[in-house]
This record gives sequence, structure tokens and C-alpha cells, in this order.
Amino acid sequence: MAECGSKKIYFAGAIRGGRADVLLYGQLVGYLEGLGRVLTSHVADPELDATGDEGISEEAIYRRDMAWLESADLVVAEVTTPSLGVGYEIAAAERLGKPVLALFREGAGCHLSAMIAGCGNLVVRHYATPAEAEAHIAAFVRGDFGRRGRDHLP
Ligand code: 6K6
Repeated sequence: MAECGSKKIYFAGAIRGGRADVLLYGQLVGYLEGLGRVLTSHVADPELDATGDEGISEEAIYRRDMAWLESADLVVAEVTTPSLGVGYEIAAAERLGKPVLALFREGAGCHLSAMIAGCGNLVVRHYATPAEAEAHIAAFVRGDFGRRGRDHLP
């Protein structure tokens, strides 16, 4: 794996799943950019809404995102807003053997899928504040986690 500062980080967050958390994604991407190279910072772009597109086809988006995922050293997924695309990316990253951190925010009225919460190959962390999420990210990027990473479920 690459040295800490040169790690390639794939950030995943809901787009068509809903953009309610886009400002939070921006904060997390900003933090990740201090730890490595974020391949997917557009996910946190408030201009990218749930209906718009980037002027390229869905097939091209899929191919580009999968190529980035294959090249990534780490995957950080914000999973509070349910998203088919994020779930797909997490499953693909697991198959590729990538370390995956799934961050779930408490108190948003959302329920994390058992397919994420119950997957022992993922590091699943619950948080209440962005600072807590950043602490989970810092530990994950340091490699300071067990493969069975879930901290707790209420
Ligand atoms: C934007 C708005 C609607 O469709 C788009 C197309 N743009 C995308 N560009 C880049 N990555 C995308 C796009 N749509 C989905 N993704 C990937 O899937 C991102 O890496 C996100 O992590 C994830 C979001 O999936 P959905 O199902 O919530 O869209």
C-alpha cells in the first residue's frame, strides 16, 4: 500500500439516493484531502444534484468510477442516506479486497442496511458529529482497525 500522504482514497456518498448530506460529504472530503488523494471529490459537489449529470453517459460514469475504485488504496463511504450506487461500490470494493470504512450518522432517522452492518469485511463506524467521523477516518487511514470493525449497534 502507498505511504500515508499518497494514498488514493475513494469517497462514496449518495447522489441519486438523495443529496441531504452533501455539505457533510464536503466536510469529510476536505478532511480526507489532508490525508491522501481523493479520487471522487465530485461526490461532495453541491452543484451535482440527484437529477443532473456531468455531461457524460451513465456507462462512462460507471467505467470511470470502477477504474478509480480498482486503483484506490482505501474506500470511505458515508452510508447514512441509503444509496444503491454506494451499496454497489462497497460490495465491489469488498470483492477487490479494498479496506472499506462505512460511516453511519446517528440521529438522522435512517436505518443502516443489515447487508452493510452485518458484513464482517467492512469497518462500520457510527458517529454523531463530524469530529467523531474524522476520528474514525484518522484511525482507519492509519490502519488502526480490526477486520471485524463494527463498533456497536443500538
Ligand atoms: C449525477 C446525478 C445523477 O447522476 C449523476 C451522474 N454522476 C455521477 N458521477 C460520478 N459518480 C457517480 C455518479 N452517479 C453515481 N455515482 C457513484 O455512485 C458515486 O461514486 C457515488 O458514491 C455513488 C452514488 O450512487 P447513487 O445511486 O446514490 O447515485
